[in-house]
Formats: sequence, C-alpha cells, structure tokens
Amino acid sequence: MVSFSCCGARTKKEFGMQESASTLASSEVAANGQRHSAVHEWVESIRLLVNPENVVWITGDEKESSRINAELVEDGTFLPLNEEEYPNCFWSRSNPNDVARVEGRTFICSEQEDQCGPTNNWMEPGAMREKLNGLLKNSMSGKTMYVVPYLMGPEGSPYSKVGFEITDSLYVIANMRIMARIGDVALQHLKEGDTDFVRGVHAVADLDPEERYIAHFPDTCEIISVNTNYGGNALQGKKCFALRIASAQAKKEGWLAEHMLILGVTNPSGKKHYVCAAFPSACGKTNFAMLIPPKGYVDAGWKIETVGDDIAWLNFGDDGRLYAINPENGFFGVAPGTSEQTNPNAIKTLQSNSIFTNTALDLDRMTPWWEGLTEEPPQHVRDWLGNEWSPEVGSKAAHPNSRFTAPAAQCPSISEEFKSPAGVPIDAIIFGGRRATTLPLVFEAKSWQHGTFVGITMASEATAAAVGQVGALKHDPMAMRPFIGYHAGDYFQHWLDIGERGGSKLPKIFHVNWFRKAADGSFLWPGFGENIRVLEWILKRVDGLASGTETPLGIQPKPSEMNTTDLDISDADLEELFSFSRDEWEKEVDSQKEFLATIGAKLPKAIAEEHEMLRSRVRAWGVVE
Ligand code: SAT
Ligand code: MN
Repeated sequence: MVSFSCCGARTKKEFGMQESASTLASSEVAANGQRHSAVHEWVESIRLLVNPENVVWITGDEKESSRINAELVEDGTFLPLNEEEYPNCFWSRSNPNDVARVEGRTFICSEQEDQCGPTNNWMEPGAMREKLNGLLKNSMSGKTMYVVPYLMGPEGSPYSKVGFEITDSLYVIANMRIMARIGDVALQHLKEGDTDFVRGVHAVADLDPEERYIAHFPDTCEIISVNTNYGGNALQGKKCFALRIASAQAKKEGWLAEHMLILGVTNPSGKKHYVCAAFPSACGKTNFAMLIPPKGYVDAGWKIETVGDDIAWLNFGDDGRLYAINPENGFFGVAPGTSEQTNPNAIKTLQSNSIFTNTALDLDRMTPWWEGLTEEPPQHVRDWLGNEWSPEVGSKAAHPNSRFTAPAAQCPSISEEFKSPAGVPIDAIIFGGRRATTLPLVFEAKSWQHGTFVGITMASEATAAAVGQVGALKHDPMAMRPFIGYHAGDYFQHWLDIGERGGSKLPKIFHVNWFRKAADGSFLWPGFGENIRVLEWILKRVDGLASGTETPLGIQPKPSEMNTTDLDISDADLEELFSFSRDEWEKEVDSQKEFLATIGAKLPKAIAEEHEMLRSRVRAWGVVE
C-alpha cells in the first residue's frame, strides 16, 4: 500500500491548536491536495459554504481520540463512566426530538424520479441542493469544520470503499471512530487521482425536526444530513453509505450491499460454514451474530464466531462463490434487553471504550443501565431525559432505541475473518422477521428465485429503531425497505440477476421466525442460544444431510431432523411452531399482493409468478392438522 506523504505532519498537529482554513491551504494540504485533488476541491467548496472558523482533518490516532473525548466531557456532551468498571466509556443523551432514524425525512435524490421508487422519498437533486445549501450556508460559522476520512471494510480489501464525512459534531467523530476505520487508513486506500469516494456533509445546525434532512444523491455518491446528531441519521458510514449509496453502487457494479449479519459456525467435525442473515432493525441481529450455543452444543464442539452484526457486502470471488465482508468496525446495538443472559458477548464487548446514548445511568456506580440489564433497577437512576427516575415514575428509564457504540474487535466471539480482505464464503442466507403468527420457525426456499421472492415478501412487526407505530406489521423486503438506495423493483431484478450469474454456487436461502406466539401470548420458541438448533438444520440442508419435507412454503424440517435434546419445549408447542394455517396464509398472500402492487410496473415478472404459484400451493394444500 502506498504511504500517504503528509500523514506524519498531520499526526503531529495538536488538536487544540487548530489552524485556520487559510493556513491549512498551505504546505501539508498542498502535498495532500496533489494526491487527492478531487477530495480537496470538494472540501474547499464545502468550507466556502459552511464558513467555519477552522478546518481540522481527523487522523484517527489515539491521542486525537483522547482529546476529542476530553473536549466532549468539557462541553457536557459526555459524562465519563466509572473508570474501573467501564474504562474509557461515556454516557450521552441526544436531543429528545432526535432519537431514531426518521424515514419521513430521508430522501433519495436520484436524477429521475423513477430511479427512486415507491419505498423512498424523492426530491429532484437541484431542488434538494438549493434547500440544503440554504440550511448549510454559514452553518459552521464560529465553529470548527472537521473532515473525517473513513474506510468501510477491512484494510487492504478490494471490496472496501472510502468516504468522507465533513461534520461539526465531535460526538459524531467519537462514534464514527468506533463504527468505521477513520483517518489516515482511509486516505491510504484512496489511490492517486481517485474520485471514487463518498462525499458526506453533516451539520448539527439547530436540530429543528421540521428542517431535518437525510439526503442521498446516488448518482454523485453524496450524502448530506442536517438538523440531526443521532445514529444512522448522522453516522453516515452506516445506513447512508454502507446501505443506501452502496446498494446503488452494487447494482451498477454487480454485487450486493445488504442489511445482514455475518456469522461463522463450526460443527463438531470441525467444518466451518458462513451464514448471512437479514432481519429488520432491532429484531435481534446482534444477539444472533454473537450467539452462545447451549452447553450440550458447546460440549459437542459447536462454535459460533461473529463477522458482522448489521451490514454485509457480498461480492463474487474468483471461484464464483459469494464472499461477504463486514464494512463496519463496531456495533451500534440496541441497549434495552441486552444482558448477561440474553447476550453475554455484547456485555463483554461494551465494557470498555464504548459510548452509551440515551440509556439510563446508575448514579451510585456511575455505570449505564437499561431495562433488562438487571432484574431490579438500581437505587438511584437518572433516565435518558436526565431526570431522576424510579419504577414508580411509570416511564422507561432508557429510551427503547438507546444504543451502545462498541468496538467489534472487543467482542469475545469476533472472528479472525472479520479483518480478512477476501471476506468469507457464504453458504446460506437467512431472512427473518418478528411475526407472532403465520410464519413457521424455519423453511427453505426452493431456489434462488423463490428465495428472492421470500425475501421480498418478508414482513415484520415494527420496532423502535425508526419513528412510527411500534408493533404494526410492515412489509420489509430483505429487511432493506428503508435502505434501498434506488427503485425497489430494480433492486428485486438485481437479486434475480445475481441468481442468474451465480448458478449452483449460490448460497441456499431460508426464512426463520423466532417470535411466533401461542394463543396465550407467550413465545413458542426459546430463541437466543437455542437458535443454533435451527442453524444446525440449515447447515444439514447445505451439506445434503437432511431431506426435509415439502410444504406450500418450501422445505421444512422433518420432526426427526430437529435436534431437541435438552430442549425444554412441549411436543405440542413444537408442532405449533411448524404448523401451517390456510386461513392465515390466504390473508398473508393477499397482503403480499397489496405490497407487490405498490412496486408498480418495475415488479419483475418472475416475482409476480412466484406469488401466483404460492397462492395456488396454499389453496391446494388445505389446513395441516
Ligand atoms: O439506523 S441506525 O444506525 O440508527 C440503527 C438501525 O436502525 O439499525
Ligand atoms: Mn440495522
């Protein structure tokens, strides 16, 4: 890798001694400017617009990080946590009007409206630029404008991509530092004269929710977010780049950018498989990615390793198989519900060098707290709004979408392959939603085309990850509905095209549902570590060791193929988990039809045909007793 000539000079620069923009336009930037003139021309154009007092380039080194954290403590954004229990960890609260992604304020500004499609909001790029220029003009006057180079994907990977986020928020930089590989490492990835980088601008402005915009320009690889400082709205590497912009790039370049975790499973004979799984936000992807098998499985030699918990970029390798990399470097996990019982690996990961946003605070220990972390709440609690809290208050102490930002490398189950430039070969793709009824524990799609249809028609009960009605059933194709950076119909066709290209070497496709409930409202399946039983069946199918049984939905396990040793579940519950109700499926097929109709003329014919075939199979089958 070519080393970047001015890194040393910039590393020496003291954060506290920021140079003015005009000084920066001299020596070191000139050297840098020659190599990356396109970056510098763009940065200069933004500087002229936002009119900051200083410009600082972020290098990503440790000292710089300490200075940023110290400054955030000084201005009150960060509260340092107990240094013994949570070293180098900080507690932070966002503006209460800015606590989750806002899909209504998220825009795909493609040149043509029909490139945007029905799942996105469109604004004509010129009109959006005018609007945003108005909001950005002088928005950083008297402030420092930081330029954050970042790399999505492992160092040295041909699949990794470079982005820049210009921001006036040190909070964003502190989080981006955990979530992506930032600073010089990213510049080094950019070849001389390279113009293939994502241009991002983020301004906190005055957090006016009415003027909040998360705007994407897929044709020019630009992202602009204003009036927000939270999560996926402001940490642009995550949903904005790695999913919305990257999905549009992937369409052009012949790969897939997906909302999927990546995990490795080693079975008792030592064979290792890799699996990707797509579940909507806040449906347990992080827990599944860090699954700890039950004792019997561990004793037998099963092992799960985590490659990623949220996003996968899948490219064809030289051998024609699909290889996945995790573009991220950290976890932005939902805190409530995470505990030593539900996800001990996450608890160990977030024990140091982490940021807690909108959780509650145990005032006696100065440690973060959230519902589910311990059975009993601590004695003295401050809630996510900063108020004193006790259970009698009646509200939640932690916001339901409160998050921990934690370095992936700290995860006890992190895979060696997390850093692998080549990525990992994928054997199975799993789709899943949160469904109280209708969907069985697991089934396999009959083919890539049928699997694409299964992914497209998946639906889930809404969670707190986005603003909206929690619990309402939403169609969420491939768990990508809020993240497809172009027309959903073209995205479906792209999946079919990948199928044509990959042939027999493609992963098999499955659908799972951990959330099916009995009539009394209790969950039928224990979930968490026991989900490995489902993985075991999936991998048996991959290896040709289970024949399964055909149902209208696809292939389901024969009862004898599910390992239920040591499992505390009644035969009746197990049967119900796999039961098929024609009435429920008639309704499901109708609701699928309604959803598919929203895609309009760009719905691939093959998908409409899959839908018709499912309807006929459902009708022909009848209710299984
Ligand atoms: O989009 S966020 O990164 O804020 C979280 C999510 O929805 O998964
Ligand atoms: Mn996600």
